[in-house]
Amino acid sequence: MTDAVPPHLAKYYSQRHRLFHRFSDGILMDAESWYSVTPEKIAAHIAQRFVHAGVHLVLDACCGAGGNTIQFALAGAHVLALDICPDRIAIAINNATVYGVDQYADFICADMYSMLPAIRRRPIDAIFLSPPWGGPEYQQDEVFDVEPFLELVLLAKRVSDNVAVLLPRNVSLENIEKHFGPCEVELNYLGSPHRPKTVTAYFGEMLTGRRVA
Ligand code: MGP
Repeated sequence: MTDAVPPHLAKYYSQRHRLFHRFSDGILMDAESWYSVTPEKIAAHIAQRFVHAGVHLVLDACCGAGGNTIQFALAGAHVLALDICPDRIAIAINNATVYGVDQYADFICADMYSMLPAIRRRPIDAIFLSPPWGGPEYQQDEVFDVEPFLELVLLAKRVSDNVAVLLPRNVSLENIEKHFGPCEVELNYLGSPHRPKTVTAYFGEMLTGRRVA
């Protein structure tokens, strides 16, 4: 147990250097960020896939504490980073600064549901979605229902064919394709070889081996 965070967040705090290996250099978090930030190795892997697919400008539609934004920028992309929460935008800017990549991201405090329809198809090359799953309680459902994310995925697909969405490990893999359309589903392992940490679904030119531009 640690004094740095309340007891229900202690397990995430103990993994802090897995979330950000530069955690001790001044990374800031809030309660929601602790349980929703993408662990650094998974974020780096996703970012590599985007950049190898030819993505130059990526929209990180719910950037949170900036875990994905930082890795997209480190991989060489420019990032339009949105979050609905002004405090979390400030945290993301701080964290991108810790990693020395703040100049490769534009941070905008906005609701992705109202912003996405306003964004021009070009020059956005791809969109990354890491929406709230309803907190750690997502684990209580045997199968996580992806249908509530349908509106968001459709909004994103109207802006770009090239979309990736981060989902809980207890999704039904068949339901992803059934609800969202053709995609590649990737299980993201970290630590345990038996249980994925997250699941990422890739759409459009984000499928393996294809190029966006
Ligand atoms: P977890 O299941 O809460 O943690 O989240 P852990 O340590 O795997 O649980 P345990 O049962 O093995 O002890 C796993 C990962 O899912 C986190 O590291 C986040 O990357 C991601 N994640 C979790 N939540 C609750 C959210 C969320 O609401 N939104 C998003 N986008 N990602 C989340």
